[in-house]
Amino acid sequence: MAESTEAKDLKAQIDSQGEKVRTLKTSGAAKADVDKEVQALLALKGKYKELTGEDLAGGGRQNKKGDKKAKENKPPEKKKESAPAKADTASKDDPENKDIKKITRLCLEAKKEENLSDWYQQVITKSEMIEYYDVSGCYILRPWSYSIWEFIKDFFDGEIKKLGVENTYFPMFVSNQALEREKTHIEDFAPEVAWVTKSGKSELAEPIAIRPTSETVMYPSYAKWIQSHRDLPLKLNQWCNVVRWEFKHPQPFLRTREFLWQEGHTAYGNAKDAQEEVYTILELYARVYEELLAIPVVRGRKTEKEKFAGGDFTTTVEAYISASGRAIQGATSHHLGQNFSKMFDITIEDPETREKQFVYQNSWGITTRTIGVLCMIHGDNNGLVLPPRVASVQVIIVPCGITASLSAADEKALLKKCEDLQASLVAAGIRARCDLRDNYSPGWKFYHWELKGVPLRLELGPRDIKKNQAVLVRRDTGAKSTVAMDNLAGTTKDTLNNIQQNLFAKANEDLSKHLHVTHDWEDFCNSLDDKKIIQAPFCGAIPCEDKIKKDSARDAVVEEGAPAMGAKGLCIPFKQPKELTKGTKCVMPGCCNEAKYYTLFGRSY
Ligand code: 87F
Repeated sequence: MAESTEAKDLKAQIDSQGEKVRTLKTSGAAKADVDKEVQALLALKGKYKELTGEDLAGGGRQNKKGDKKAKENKPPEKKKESAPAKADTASKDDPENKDIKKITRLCLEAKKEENLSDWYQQVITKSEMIEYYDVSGCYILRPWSYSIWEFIKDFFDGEIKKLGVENTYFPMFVSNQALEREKTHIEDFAPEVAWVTKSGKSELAEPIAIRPTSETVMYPSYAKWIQSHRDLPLKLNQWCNVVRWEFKHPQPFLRTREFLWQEGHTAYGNAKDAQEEVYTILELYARVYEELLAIPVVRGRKTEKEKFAGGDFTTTVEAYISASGRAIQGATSHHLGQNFSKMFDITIEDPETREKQFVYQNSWGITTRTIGVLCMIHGDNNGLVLPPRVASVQVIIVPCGITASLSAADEKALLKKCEDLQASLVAAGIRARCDLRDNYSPGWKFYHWELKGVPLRLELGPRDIKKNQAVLVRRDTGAKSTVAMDNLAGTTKDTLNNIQQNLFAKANEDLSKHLHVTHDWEDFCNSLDDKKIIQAPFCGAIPCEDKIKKDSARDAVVEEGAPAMGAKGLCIPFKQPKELTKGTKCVMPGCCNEAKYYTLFGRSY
């Protein structure tokens, strides 16, 4: 259909507005100014859609390759991978191979060690984990990534139910009045709270907030439900989404404006029982990372500066991403003491003294950030690498050697054998799938499933059938082995276990290599630039932690676009690297305080 003049006009306006936004962004203009222009751009796009019924991606123009800013909210150039011609094998190195072009497009164009942010973007889109969306900071979780979340969910949900936690669901909207009750703690977070102010074209009488976390939503009910010690402990959890309107550069999974999580909120009659739970839950989070995601974590307590201000203390599991040299908070478990019960008047009558007593509370959460950490840590230059425990497909079976010379009967037998194999693996509790598509070559399938991180590939050809064998190829090491058909399920299971262990061992070695202990400030700063995280004696004072962050920042640019930020206090590890000798000074030069403990510092997400 011919484009109307009006549509063309609009397109041109969108182009120029898009350009304006990009220029403002790259020039580092004030956030408010950029936002204003972004709103204008969105309005123009809305008009365009109204007029033509079509979405116009980007700023009206094609997204140029390497245009960093435009891709913040936009996927990289869309390339449709067409099915290549049928071929038995496809070698990347064979210039005669007709599949080459398509295969090159299928694989990653950025290297993890050269351009981490482009690499990450390509891995998560090409593996079909993420689809981009036209609201900044929001992303579509496709089945390939959502299934990882489901594995985490199933594990954690099962474990907390064993502890007597019950699931619940509270509304996502928060009245202003409820939110205000937590004013002192919410103050720091206020700019991130998103509000609904309109329905249709009319203003709401009262703006309504969208939950950034649910303390203020849940605790008024807790005050009603908890009357006596018989109502305790109350242990509730909800699996839900939350919204935090972040202004820092968004990154799928790692920093998003909406994310999925579970939030547990419990109440006890005494501090001891409550605190014990904090550590029990933290250990479950550590197990999610270590046992499911094959990612080692450092367990510890947050410093005064970094703890949740509303609580008495915060515990955390911290992971390390060697590709960026940055640590990342994996999940947190807080002891809230009586702070919230006092704010929300959650009380019981002391069974002995008959006096009113405020309950002791905890809250704890883990989010879909887990998936981003997983990609960053295990992914390689061929794509995603999934630990078997969270892989929705653990073994992909690919029939090979279907050439023109193969008889129709043999081809049929081969495909049947693949299906039988799948059935026997599935019966043994292995998540196996066949890729029997006849419009894709084996080579194409190899790359495809490699990119998607499937832990094991099982290749089967007519000759293998004759020899009663199959070929297994590991995603983690690339190792290829010919295995006997007899007890294939057993061999496969062992190999999957081995992959799970190997991924953990590799990540653990990486962490150990980058965990440094020092008492010396210069060494501290140099190690930071060597992508290390550092355990150093620290006095624990907030001003001192501020100074550490400020003074360890570098002017130089280590990562494209990102100035070298200073070190944050990540946690006070429960497992201290060594005993602090009496009189050890805080690592910060000029700080006269005695160190209280070794604290883990590092750049972080
Ligand atoms: C952002 C906006 C408004 C974090 C926020 O960690 C409020 C908040 O209260 C906020 N970001 N927090 C702290 C959340 C504490 C706690 N809530 C339950 C958790 C785990 C789950």
